[in-house]
Amino acid sequence: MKKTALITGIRGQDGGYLAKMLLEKGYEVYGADRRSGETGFWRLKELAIYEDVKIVYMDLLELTNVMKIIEKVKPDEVYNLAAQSFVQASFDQPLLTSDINSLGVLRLLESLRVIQPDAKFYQASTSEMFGKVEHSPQTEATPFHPRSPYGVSKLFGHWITVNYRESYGMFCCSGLLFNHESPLRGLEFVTRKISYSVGRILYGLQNKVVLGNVDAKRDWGYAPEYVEAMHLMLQQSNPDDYLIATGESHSIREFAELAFKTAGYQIEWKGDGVNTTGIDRKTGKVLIAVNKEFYRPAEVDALIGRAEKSSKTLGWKPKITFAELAALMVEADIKRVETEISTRK
Ligand code: NAP
Ligand code: F7E
Repeated sequence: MKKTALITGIRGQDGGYLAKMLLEKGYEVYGADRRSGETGFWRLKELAIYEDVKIVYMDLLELTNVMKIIEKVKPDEVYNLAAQSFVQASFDQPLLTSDINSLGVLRLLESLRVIQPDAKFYQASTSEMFGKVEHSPQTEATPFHPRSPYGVSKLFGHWITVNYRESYGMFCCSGLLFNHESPLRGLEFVTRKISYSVGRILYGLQNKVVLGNVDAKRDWGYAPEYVEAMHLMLQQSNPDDYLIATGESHSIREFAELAFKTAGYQIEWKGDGVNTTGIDRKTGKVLIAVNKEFYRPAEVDALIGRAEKSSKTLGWKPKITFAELAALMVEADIKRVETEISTRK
């Protein structure tokens, strides 16, 4: 029989890729949208699945709304991807972030416990929970030390997921996913901010990209591979928590160098901290500048994950390399910029 999946955060990067993958596997896919007024669904359209996903309106802030949707959809699998997911914004909106990312998870779990306790549940947890890391590489056993309201709010989401598994025997999994990127990444995140800027700089639509702390390091993977891991977690005999990462860590500087290289620029770095600039070796023009505005009150300096348990138990392994990721994002954004220019004429 056809399985039914409910994906919250359907408008987001992961929501789109996960929906596509589940549709290909023959699932009936319901996508929960919080009805923000934005009607585009651009990611579902780019993935050519907009007609196939059944959109339901559900805001994680509204308990009765969540209950009604669970009652209506009666999902076999629930993927909770909805979140205020931008770390920087969580410093400006800590209460809203916590309401969505912490209590929102609990609203969903309570609704499932009462209405559909046999549904399998995936919680989108994050490497941001490791924050000021206690050891490297991080594993499922590494202690948490979040550095932002976002990280703290996700920690509640993680533990309440574990708690519902332990208290009620529900099939609840928490995925400790490290940064994953793609051409469908939101423009506020640093990789996509860079890749889109490279496309615009190439066509003379902007002079430079202004960044924050370019010395931070992340373990960056490719989003379509990460949604496969979410699905695998819910197909195991027993629920558990899994870390998903590439095992490599790179700085924002490195990502920027590779991104600009894809468009034919060679970056030469000058200065450090807020005085850092990235200069085009050929023309001497400043293509990258730094502004304190994009620094965070508390930074996560460096993350690197070890996904050994996921490799052994789920058979999951990353495939796309860091250099391939930067190149494919820039290539997609160059095409987008070309389309924007041609449709403007
Ligand atoms: P994303 O692109 O920011 O998508 C999140 C979605 O959540 C958005 O579509 C947003 O809706 C929706 N949302 C926000 N508040 C909501 C609410 N109150 N009720 C219902 N929906 C709401 O995030 P993503 O990159 O796809 O990530 C998916 C999940 O994984 C998130 O929970 C994120 O925190 C987590 N995560 C991401 C990464 C990563 O590297 N991408 C790594 C670890 C964990 P609107 O479109 O209306 O704003
Ligand atoms: O920042 C530095 C910034 O916003 C990465 C979310 O999906 O992954 C994401 O969180 C790093 C940080 O991602 C700029 O200070 C420098 O050190 O792209 P980001 P994030 O904070 O790692 C985790 C796993 C999640 O769970 C989150 O939901 O880049 N940085 N300059 C910058 N960051 C941004 N956004 N913009 C800059 O100009």
